[in-house]
Amino acid sequence: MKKSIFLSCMLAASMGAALTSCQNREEFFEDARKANWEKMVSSIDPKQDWNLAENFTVSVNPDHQTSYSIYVKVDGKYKLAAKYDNVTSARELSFTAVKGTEQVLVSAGVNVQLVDVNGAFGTATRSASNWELGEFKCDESLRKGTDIEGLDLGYVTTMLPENGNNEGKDGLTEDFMFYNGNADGFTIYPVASYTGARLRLGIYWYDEDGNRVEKEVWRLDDTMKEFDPSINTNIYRVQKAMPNGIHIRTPKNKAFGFYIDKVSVQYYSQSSLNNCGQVHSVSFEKDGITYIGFEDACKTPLDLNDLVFVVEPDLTPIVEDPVKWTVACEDLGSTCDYDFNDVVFEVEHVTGQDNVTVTPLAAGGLLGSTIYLGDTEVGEIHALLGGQPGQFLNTETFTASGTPVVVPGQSSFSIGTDMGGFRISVENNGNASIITAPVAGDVPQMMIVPEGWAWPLEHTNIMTAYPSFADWSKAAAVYNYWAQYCDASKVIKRK
Ligand SMILES: [Ca+2]
Ligand SMILES: [Ca+2]
Repeated sequence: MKKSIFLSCMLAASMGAALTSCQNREEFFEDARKANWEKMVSSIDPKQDWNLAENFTVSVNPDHQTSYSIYVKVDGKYKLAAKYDNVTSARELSFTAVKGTEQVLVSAGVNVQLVDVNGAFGTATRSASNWELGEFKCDESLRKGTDIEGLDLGYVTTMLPENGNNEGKDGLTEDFMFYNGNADGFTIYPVASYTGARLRLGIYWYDEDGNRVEKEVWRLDDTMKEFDPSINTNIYRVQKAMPNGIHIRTPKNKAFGFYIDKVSVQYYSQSSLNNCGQVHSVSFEKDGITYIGFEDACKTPLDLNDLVFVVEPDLTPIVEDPVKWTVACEDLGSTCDYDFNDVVFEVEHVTGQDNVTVTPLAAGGLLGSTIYLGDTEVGEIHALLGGQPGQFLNTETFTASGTPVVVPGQSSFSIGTDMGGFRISVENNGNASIITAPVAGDVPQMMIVPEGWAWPLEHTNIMTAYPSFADWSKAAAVYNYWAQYCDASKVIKRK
Protein backbone atom coordinates (compact mmCIF):
# COMPACT_ATOMS: atom_id res chain seq x y z
CA MET A 1 0.00 0.00 0.00
CA LYS A 2 2.78 2.34 0.93
CA LYS A 3 4.56 1.56 -2.34
CA SER A 4 1.61 2.46 -4.53
CA ILE A 5 1.16 5.75 -2.71
CA PHE A 6 4.83 6.45 -3.23
CA LEU A 7 4.57 5.84 -6.94
CA SER A 8 1.51 8.01 -7.42
CA CYS A 9 3.20 10.79 -5.52
CA MET A 10 6.25 10.63 -7.70
CA LEU A 11 4.12 11.12 -10.77
CA ALA A 12 2.12 13.91 -9.23
CA ALA A 13 5.26 15.74 -8.25
CA SER A 14 6.79 15.35 -11.71
CA MET A 15 10.08 14.39 -10.24
CA GLY A 16 11.07 12.04 -13.01
CA ALA A 17 9.98 8.48 -13.36
CA ALA A 18 12.86 6.60 -11.81
CA LEU A 19 16.12 6.61 -9.99
CA THR A 20 18.72 7.39 -12.65
CA SER A 21 22.08 5.66 -12.75
CA CYS A 22 24.06 8.77 -11.86
CA GLN A 23 21.96 9.57 -8.82
CA ASN A 24 22.55 7.83 -5.54
CA ARG A 25 19.72 6.60 -3.39
CA GLU A 26 20.03 9.24 -0.67
CA GLU A 27 20.01 12.07 -3.21
CA PHE A 28 16.98 10.59 -4.89
CA PHE A 29 15.00 10.52 -1.65
CA GLU A 30 16.24 13.96 -0.70
CA ASP A 31 15.07 15.38 -4.03
CA ALA A 32 11.72 13.63 -3.72
CA ARG A 33 11.27 14.95 -0.22
CA LYS A 34 12.09 18.52 -1.21
CA ALA A 35 9.81 18.41 -4.26
CA ASN A 36 6.93 17.17 -2.15
CA TRP A 37 7.58 19.78 0.45
CA GLU A 38 7.75 22.53 -2.17
CA LYS A 39 4.26 21.60 -3.25
CA MET A 40 3.00 22.49 0.20
CA VAL A 41 5.24 25.24 1.48
CA SER A 42 6.82 27.63 -0.97
CA SER A 43 9.53 28.74 1.46
CA ILE A 44 10.82 27.78 4.87
CA ASP A 45 12.05 30.32 7.37
CA PRO A 46 15.75 29.44 7.77
CA LYS A 47 15.44 30.40 11.43
CA GLN A 48 12.79 27.74 11.89
CA ASP A 49 14.07 25.02 14.23
CA TRP A 50 10.82 23.02 14.41
CA ASN A 51 11.01 22.91 18.17
CA LEU A 52 8.41 24.63 20.38
CA ALA A 53 10.62 24.07 23.43
CA GLU A 54 13.07 26.83 24.35
CA ASN A 55 15.78 27.01 27.00
CA PHE A 56 15.59 29.77 29.60
CA THR A 57 17.25 30.51 32.91
CA VAL A 58 16.48 32.23 36.19
CA SER A 59 19.27 33.36 38.48
CA VAL A 60 19.31 32.64 42.20
CA ASN A 61 21.59 33.80 44.98
CA PRO A 62 20.76 31.85 48.15
CA ASP A 63 22.05 32.94 51.55
CA HIS A 64 21.90 29.35 52.76
CA GLN A 65 21.63 25.92 51.13
CA THR A 66 18.35 25.97 49.21
CA SER A 67 16.49 23.62 46.87
CA TYR A 68 14.62 25.26 44.00
CA SER A 69 11.73 24.10 41.84
CA ILE A 70 10.67 25.88 38.66
CA TYR A 71 7.11 25.53 37.37
CA VAL A 72 5.86 26.53 33.93
CA LYS A 73 2.26 27.04 32.90
CA VAL A 74 0.89 24.21 30.75
CA ASP A 75 -2.79 23.65 30.09
CA GLY A 76 -3.94 25.88 32.94
CA LYS A 77 -1.55 24.42 35.53
CA TYR A 78 1.92 25.20 36.81
CA LYS A 79 3.84 21.99 36.14
CA LEU A 80 7.35 21.05 37.26
CA ALA A 81 10.04 21.95 34.70
CA ALA A 82 13.21 21.94 36.82
CA LYS A 83 14.37 20.92 40.26
CA TYR A 84 17.74 21.82 41.69
CA ASP A 85 18.69 20.29 45.03
CA ASN A 86 20.91 21.95 47.64
CA VAL A 87 22.09 25.08 45.81
CA THR A 88 24.66 26.91 47.96
CA SER A 89 25.84 29.86 45.85
CA ALA A 90 24.75 32.26 43.12
CA ARG A 91 24.03 30.51 39.83
CA GLU A 92 21.79 30.37 36.79
CA LEU A 93 19.18 27.63 36.84
CA SER A 94 18.21 26.48 33.37
CA PHE A 95 14.84 25.05 32.38
CA THR A 96 12.79 24.46 29.25
CA ALA A 97 9.40 25.99 28.49
CA VAL A 98 7.20 26.67 25.48
CA LYS A 99 8.59 29.42 23.26
CA GLY A 100 7.12 32.76 24.19
CA THR A 101 6.88 31.96 27.92
CA GLU A 102 7.33 35.21 29.83
CA GLN A 103 7.05 34.26 33.48
CA VAL A 104 7.57 31.15 35.55
CA LEU A 105 6.87 30.26 39.14
CA VAL A 106 9.99 29.64 41.22
CA SER A 107 9.81 27.96 44.62
CA ALA A 108 12.63 28.07 47.15
CA GLY A 109 10.72 25.79 49.49
CA VAL A 110 8.71 28.09 51.76
CA ASN A 111 8.78 31.08 49.42
CA VAL A 112 7.36 31.21 45.93
CA GLN A 113 7.62 33.97 43.37
CA LEU A 114 6.62 34.71 39.79
CA VAL A 115 9.87 35.50 37.96
CA ASP A 116 10.44 36.83 34.44
CA VAL A 117 12.24 34.28 32.29
CA ASN A 118 15.97 35.04 32.30
CA GLY A 119 15.31 37.21 35.38
CA ALA A 120 16.28 36.79 39.04
CA PHE A 121 14.56 35.17 41.98
CA GLY A 122 14.55 37.96 44.59
CA THR A 123 16.45 37.27 47.76
CA ALA A 124 14.22 39.85 49.44
CA THR A 125 11.43 37.31 49.37
CA ARG A 126 13.00 35.81 52.50
CA SER A 127 11.25 38.53 54.48
CA ALA A 128 7.89 37.45 53.20
CA SER A 129 5.85 39.02 55.98
CA ASN A 130 6.33 42.60 54.74
CA TRP A 131 3.07 42.34 52.79
CA GLU A 132 1.88 45.91 53.02
CA LEU A 133 -1.78 44.97 53.29
CA GLY A 134 -1.25 42.52 56.13
CA GLU A 135 -0.22 38.93 56.24
CA PHE A 136 -3.59 37.30 55.88
CA LYS A 137 -7.02 38.86 55.52
CA CYS A 138 -10.41 37.29 55.34
CA ASP A 139 -13.61 39.36 54.99
CA GLU A 140 -17.13 38.62 53.95
CA SER A 141 -17.85 39.59 50.37
CA LEU A 142 -21.06 41.41 49.41
CA ARG A 143 -21.74 38.91 46.65
CA LYS A 144 -23.07 35.38 46.61
CA GLY A 145 -22.04 32.50 44.40
CA THR A 146 -25.28 32.92 42.46
CA ASP A 147 -24.09 36.43 41.49
CA ILE A 148 -21.22 34.97 39.49
CA GLU A 149 -21.83 35.23 35.80
CA GLY A 150 -21.32 31.86 34.14
CA LEU A 151 -21.62 29.78 37.31
CA ASP A 152 -22.60 26.32 36.09
CA LEU A 153 -23.71 23.94 38.83
CA GLY A 154 -24.96 21.53 36.18
CA TYR A 155 -21.38 21.20 34.99
CA VAL A 156 -20.29 20.43 38.56
CA THR A 157 -22.79 17.54 38.57
CA THR A 158 -21.38 16.34 35.25
CA MET A 159 -17.78 16.50 36.46
CA LEU A 160 -18.46 15.23 39.98
CA PRO A 161 -21.60 13.08 39.98
CA GLU A 162 -22.93 12.01 43.41
CA ASN A 163 -21.46 8.66 44.48
CA GLY A 164 -19.41 8.59 41.27
CA ASN A 165 -15.85 7.30 41.21
CA ASN A 166 -14.54 10.72 40.22
CA GLU A 167 -10.89 10.47 41.17
CA GLY A 168 -8.49 10.59 38.20
CA LYS A 169 -11.13 11.83 35.81
CA ASP A 170 -9.99 13.70 32.71
CA GLY A 171 -10.04 17.46 33.32
CA LEU A 172 -9.57 17.26 37.09
CA THR A 173 -6.45 18.55 38.83
CA GLU A 174 -5.49 16.62 41.96
CA ASP A 175 -2.78 17.09 44.58
CA PHE A 176 -2.16 20.80 44.24
CA MET A 177 -1.50 24.16 45.84
CA PHE A 178 -2.11 27.64 44.44
CA TYR A 179 -0.15 30.83 44.07
CA ASN A 180 -1.91 34.16 44.19
CA GLY A 181 -0.03 36.79 42.22
CA ASN A 182 -2.90 39.25 42.59
CA ALA A 183 -2.28 41.91 45.27
CA ASP A 184 -6.01 42.41 45.72
CA GLY A 185 -6.51 38.80 46.68
CA PHE A 186 -9.41 36.66 45.55
CA THR A 187 -12.91 35.68 46.61
CA ILE A 188 -14.18 32.19 47.25
CA TYR A 189 -17.88 31.36 47.00
CA PRO A 190 -19.30 28.18 48.52
CA VAL A 191 -21.85 27.00 45.95
CA ALA A 192 -22.78 23.39 46.72
CA SER A 193 -22.57 20.70 49.38
CA TYR A 194 -24.14 17.41 50.30
CA THR A 195 -22.77 16.22 53.61
CA GLY A 196 -23.84 15.14 57.05
CA ALA A 197 -20.76 16.74 58.60
CA ARG A 198 -20.62 20.36 59.66
CA LEU A 199 -17.51 21.10 57.63
CA ARG A 200 -15.18 24.05 58.08
CA LEU A 201 -13.08 25.36 55.20
CA GLY A 202 -9.56 26.69 55.68
CA ILE A 203 -6.39 27.87 53.95
CA TYR A 204 -2.88 26.75 54.82
CA TRP A 205 0.68 27.66 53.89
CA TYR A 206 4.17 27.19 55.26
CA ASP A 207 5.95 29.77 57.41
CA GLU A 208 9.64 30.72 57.26
CA ASP A 209 10.54 27.71 59.42
CA GLY A 210 8.57 25.36 57.20
CA ASN A 211 5.74 24.88 59.70
CA ARG A 212 2.21 24.62 58.37
CA VAL A 213 -0.03 27.58 59.26
CA GLU A 214 -3.79 27.00 59.07
CA LYS A 215 -6.58 29.59 59.00
CA GLU A 216 -10.25 28.77 58.99
CA VAL A 217 -12.11 30.96 56.51
CA TRP A 218 -15.68 29.66 56.50
CA ARG A 219 -17.98 26.98 57.94
CA LEU A 220 -21.32 25.34 57.18
CA ASP A 221 -24.09 26.43 59.55
CA ASP A 222 -27.63 25.48 60.51
CA THR A 223 -29.22 27.79 57.93
CA MET A 224 -28.04 25.19 55.40
CA LYS A 225 -29.33 22.14 57.26
CA GLU A 226 -32.30 20.24 55.87
CA PHE A 227 -33.88 16.85 56.28
CA ASP A 228 -33.39 14.39 53.45
CA PRO A 229 -36.19 11.79 53.67
CA SER A 230 -34.43 9.49 51.19
CA ILE A 231 -31.69 8.80 53.74
CA ASN A 232 -33.79 9.77 56.79
CA THR A 233 -31.23 12.19 58.14
CA ASN A 234 -30.22 15.84 58.20
CA ILE A 235 -27.68 17.05 55.71
CA TYR A 236 -25.97 20.37 55.01
CA ARG A 237 -26.70 21.90 51.64
CA VAL A 238 -25.00 25.21 50.80
CA GLN A 239 -27.57 25.65 48.03
CA LYS A 240 -30.34 26.11 50.63
CA ALA A 241 -28.85 29.37 51.96
CA MET A 242 -26.38 30.38 49.21
CA PRO A 243 -24.09 32.36 51.55
CA ASN A 244 -21.96 35.37 50.64
CA GLY A 245 -18.43 34.87 49.37
CA ILE A 246 -15.27 35.31 51.42
CA HIS A 247 -12.60 37.74 50.26
CA ILE A 248 -9.09 36.52 51.06
CA ARG A 249 -5.59 37.89 50.87
CA THR A 250 -2.86 35.34 51.41
CA PRO A 251 0.67 36.23 52.55
CA LYS A 252 2.96 37.51 49.84
CA ASN A 253 5.26 34.98 48.17
CA LYS A 254 3.49 31.97 49.61
CA ALA A 255 1.89 29.07 47.83
CA PHE A 256 -1.19 27.95 49.71
CA GLY A 257 -3.64 25.11 49.77
CA PHE A 258 -7.19 24.54 51.00
CA TYR A 259 -8.35 22.11 53.65
CA ILE A 260 -11.63 21.01 55.18
CA ASP A 261 -11.98 20.37 58.89
CA LYS A 262 -14.44 17.73 60.06
CA VAL A 263 -13.54 18.43 63.72
CA SER A 264 -12.09 14.93 64.13
CA VAL A 265 -9.97 15.03 60.97
CA GLN A 266 -8.70 17.38 58.26
CA TYR A 267 -8.32 16.81 54.55
CA TYR A 268 -5.94 18.84 52.41
CA SER A 269 -5.52 19.72 48.75
CA GLN A 270 -2.03 18.15 48.92
CA SER A 271 -2.75 14.42 49.05
CA SER A 272 0.40 13.54 51.03
CA LEU A 273 -1.05 15.39 54.06
CA ASN A 274 -4.16 13.21 54.20
CA ASN A 275 -4.13 10.45 56.80
CA CYS A 276 -5.37 7.84 54.35
CA GLY A 277 -3.04 9.16 51.64
CA GLN A 278 -5.97 9.70 49.29
CA VAL A 279 -6.98 12.53 47.02
CA HIS A 280 -9.52 14.64 48.92
CA SER A 281 -9.67 17.70 46.70
CA VAL A 282 -9.94 18.42 42.99
CA SER A 283 -9.91 21.57 40.94
CA PHE A 284 -11.22 22.23 37.45
CA GLU A 285 -11.93 25.24 35.31
CA LYS A 286 -14.87 26.22 33.17
CA ASP A 287 -15.34 29.56 31.39
CA GLY A 288 -12.59 31.22 33.44
CA ILE A 289 -14.06 30.11 36.78
CA THR A 290 -12.01 27.85 39.07
CA TYR A 291 -14.10 25.17 40.83
CA ILE A 292 -12.77 23.28 43.84
CA GLY A 293 -14.41 20.18 45.31
CA PHE A 294 -13.71 18.28 48.55
CA GLU A 295 -14.36 14.74 49.72
CA ASP A 296 -15.09 14.48 53.43
CA ALA A 297 -14.50 10.75 54.04
CA CYS A 298 -11.79 8.13 53.57
CA LYS A 299 -13.90 5.79 51.50
CA THR A 300 -14.54 4.73 47.93
CA PRO A 301 -15.85 5.84 45.58
CA LEU A 302 -14.51 9.35 46.02
CA ASP A 303 -17.17 11.62 44.57
CA LEU A 304 -15.26 14.71 45.74
CA ASN A 305 -18.37 16.88 45.77
CA ASP A 306 -19.21 17.05 49.50
CA LEU A 307 -18.28 20.73 49.49
CA VAL A 308 -17.80 22.72 46.29
CA PHE A 309 -16.72 26.35 45.99
CA VAL A 310 -15.57 28.62 43.18
CA VAL A 311 -12.85 31.27 43.06
CA GLU A 312 -12.69 34.66 41.36
CA PRO A 313 -10.42 35.71 39.80
CA ASP A 314 -9.36 32.23 38.82
CA LEU A 315 -6.33 30.65 40.46
CA THR A 316 -3.75 28.47 38.72
CA PRO A 317 -2.98 25.20 40.50
CA ILE A 318 0.64 24.20 41.13
CA VAL A 319 1.30 20.49 40.75
CA GLU A 320 4.42 18.33 41.03
CA ASP A 321 3.73 16.54 37.73
CA PRO A 322 6.64 17.06 35.31
CA VAL A 323 6.15 18.95 32.06
CA LYS A 324 6.14 16.62 29.05
CA TRP A 325 6.88 17.11 25.35
CA THR A 326 5.85 15.23 22.23
CA VAL A 327 8.39 14.24 19.56
CA ALA A 328 6.77 13.64 16.16
CA CYS A 329 8.67 12.23 13.18
CA GLU A 330 8.15 11.65 9.48
CA ASP A 331 9.91 8.44 8.44
CA LEU A 332 11.38 8.69 4.93
CA GLY A 333 9.97 12.06 4.12
CA SER A 334 9.61 11.06 0.51
CA THR A 335 6.24 9.33 0.58
CA CYS A 336 4.44 12.65 0.33
CA ASP A 337 1.94 12.27 3.15
CA TYR A 338 3.82 14.35 5.74
CA ASP A 339 1.51 13.08 8.40
CA PHE A 340 4.19 13.36 11.11
CA ASN A 341 2.80 10.31 12.86
CA ASP A 342 5.36 7.72 11.73
CA VAL A 343 7.22 7.76 15.05
CA VAL A 344 5.54 9.61 17.93
CA PHE A 345 6.63 9.54 21.56
CA GLU A 346 6.36 11.60 24.72
CA VAL A 347 9.40 12.78 26.67
CA GLU A 348 9.54 13.71 30.32
CA HIS A 349 12.59 15.25 31.97
CA VAL A 350 12.90 17.56 34.94
CA THR A 351 15.92 19.78 34.31
CA GLY A 352 18.51 19.30 37.04
CA GLN A 353 17.56 15.63 37.49
CA ASP A 354 18.95 12.47 35.85
CA ASN A 355 16.17 10.45 34.24
CA VAL A 356 14.59 10.93 30.83
CA THR A 357 11.35 8.97 30.42
CA VAL A 358 10.19 8.07 26.89
CA THR A 359 6.58 6.95 26.42
CA PRO A 360 5.86 5.44 22.98
CA LEU A 361 2.63 6.80 21.45
CA ALA A 362 2.27 5.90 17.77
CA ALA A 363 3.87 4.09 14.84
CA GLY A 364 2.40 5.41 11.59
CA GLY A 365 5.04 4.07 9.22
CA LEU A 366 5.49 0.49 8.07
CA LEU A 367 9.29 0.48 8.29
CA GLY A 368 11.23 -0.59 11.36
CA SER A 369 12.19 2.63 13.17
CA THR A 370 14.46 2.58 16.20
CA ILE A 371 14.61 5.49 18.65
CA TYR A 372 18.01 6.47 20.07
CA LEU A 373 18.81 9.02 22.75
CA GLY A 374 22.46 9.82 22.12
CA ASP A 375 24.07 6.38 21.96
CA THR A 376 21.37 4.70 24.01
CA GLU A 377 18.87 2.58 22.12
CA VAL A 378 15.38 3.24 23.46
CA GLY A 379 13.70 0.67 21.22
CA GLU A 380 11.92 0.03 17.93
CA ILE A 381 8.67 2.00 17.91
CA HIS A 382 6.37 -0.85 16.77
CA ALA A 383 7.90 -3.24 19.31
CA LEU A 384 7.58 -0.64 22.06
CA LEU A 385 3.87 -0.46 21.23
CA GLY A 386 3.48 -4.25 21.34
CA GLY A 387 3.48 -4.76 17.56
CA GLN A 388 5.94 -5.12 14.71
CA PRO A 389 7.02 -3.24 11.55
CA GLY A 390 4.37 -3.40 8.85
CA GLN A 391 1.62 -2.29 11.22
CA PHE A 392 0.02 1.11 11.76
CA LEU A 393 -0.29 1.48 15.52
CA ASN A 394 -2.38 4.26 17.11
CA THR A 395 -2.69 6.25 13.87
CA GLU A 396 -6.14 5.05 12.81
CA THR A 397 -7.65 4.66 16.29
CA PHE A 398 -5.96 4.96 19.66
CA THR A 399 -5.57 1.81 21.72
CA ALA A 400 -2.92 2.43 24.37
CA SER A 401 0.47 4.05 24.90
CA GLY A 402 3.52 1.81 25.21
CA THR A 403 5.26 1.13 28.51
CA PRO A 404 7.48 4.10 29.45
CA VAL A 405 11.24 3.55 29.04
CA VAL A 406 13.52 5.30 31.54
CA VAL A 407 16.94 6.39 30.30
CA PRO A 408 19.16 7.24 33.30
CA GLY A 409 22.30 9.39 33.46
CA GLN A 410 20.84 12.32 31.51
CA SER A 411 21.62 15.25 33.83
CA SER A 412 22.67 17.44 30.88
CA PHE A 413 19.61 16.58 28.74
CA SER A 414 17.65 19.49 27.30
CA ILE A 415 14.69 19.00 24.96
CA GLY A 416 15.19 22.61 23.77
CA THR A 417 18.59 21.78 22.26
CA ASP A 418 19.13 19.63 19.17
CA MET A 419 15.74 17.90 19.68
CA GLY A 420 17.05 16.58 22.98
CA GLY A 421 19.66 14.51 21.09
CA PHE A 422 17.03 12.08 19.81
CA ARG A 423 17.49 10.37 16.47
CA ILE A 424 15.58 7.66 14.62
CA SER A 425 17.09 4.91 12.48
CA VAL A 426 14.65 3.87 9.76
CA GLU A 427 15.32 0.49 8.08
CA ASN A 428 14.42 0.25 4.39
CA ASN A 429 15.53 -2.71 2.26
CA GLY A 430 18.70 -3.16 4.25
CA ASN A 431 19.56 0.54 4.29
CA ALA A 432 19.22 2.74 7.35
CA SER A 433 18.16 6.38 7.07
CA ILE A 434 18.87 8.44 10.15
CA ILE A 435 16.40 11.12 11.18
CA THR A 436 18.02 13.82 13.31
CA ALA A 437 17.28 17.38 14.31
CA PRO A 438 16.69 19.33 11.05
CA VAL A 439 19.33 21.85 9.99
CA ALA A 440 18.37 25.46 9.33
CA GLY A 441 16.19 25.90 6.26
CA ASP A 442 15.84 22.16 5.68
CA VAL A 443 12.74 20.05 5.33
CA PRO A 444 11.99 18.74 8.83
CA GLN A 445 11.45 15.10 9.68
CA MET A 446 11.38 15.65 13.44
CA MET A 447 9.45 18.21 15.49
CA ILE A 448 8.91 18.90 19.17
CA VAL A 449 5.55 20.13 20.39
CA PRO A 450 4.07 20.52 23.88
CA GLU A 451 2.49 17.62 25.71
CA GLY A 452 -0.97 16.44 24.82
CA TRP A 453 -0.45 17.09 21.11
CA ALA A 454 -2.81 15.14 18.88
CA TRP A 455 -0.98 13.67 15.87
CA PRO A 456 -2.60 13.51 12.40
CA LEU A 457 -4.60 10.48 11.34
CA GLU A 458 -2.77 8.04 9.06
CA HIS A 459 -1.85 9.58 5.67
CA THR A 460 -3.33 12.94 6.71
CA ASN A 461 -0.99 15.78 5.83
CA ILE A 462 -0.06 17.83 8.89
CA MET A 463 -1.26 20.96 7.09
CA THR A 464 -4.70 19.43 6.72
CA ALA A 465 -4.82 18.50 10.39
CA TYR A 466 -3.20 21.78 11.54
CA PRO A 467 -4.17 24.62 9.17
CA SER A 468 -1.66 27.15 10.57
CA PHE A 469 1.32 24.81 10.26
CA ALA A 470 2.38 26.22 6.86
CA ASP A 471 2.33 29.81 8.15
CA TRP A 472 4.42 28.77 11.13
CA SER A 473 6.97 27.01 8.91
CA LYS A 474 7.50 30.23 6.99
CA ALA A 475 7.83 32.45 10.05
CA ALA A 476 9.67 30.97 13.02
CA ALA A 477 8.77 33.93 15.21
CA VAL A 478 5.09 33.21 14.71
CA TYR A 479 5.13 30.16 16.90
CA ASN A 480 2.00 31.13 18.66
CA TYR A 481 0.17 27.95 19.25
CA TRP A 482 -0.27 26.48 15.77
CA ALA A 483 -0.08 23.18 17.64
CA GLN A 484 -3.25 23.96 19.59
CA TYR A 485 -5.51 24.52 16.61
CA CYS A 486 -6.36 21.38 14.72
CA ASP A 487 -9.23 19.91 12.78
CA ALA A 488 -10.42 17.53 15.50
CA SER A 489 -11.75 15.08 12.94
CA LYS A 490 -8.28 14.66 11.42
CA VAL A 491 -6.17 13.87 14.49
CA ILE A 492 -5.73 11.08 17.02
CA LYS A 493 -6.61 12.07 20.53
CA ARG A 494 -5.22 9.98 23.36
CA LYS A 495 -7.76 8.66 25.81
CA1 LIG B 1 4.46 9.78 7.01
CA1 LIG C 1 2.11 7.74 8.64
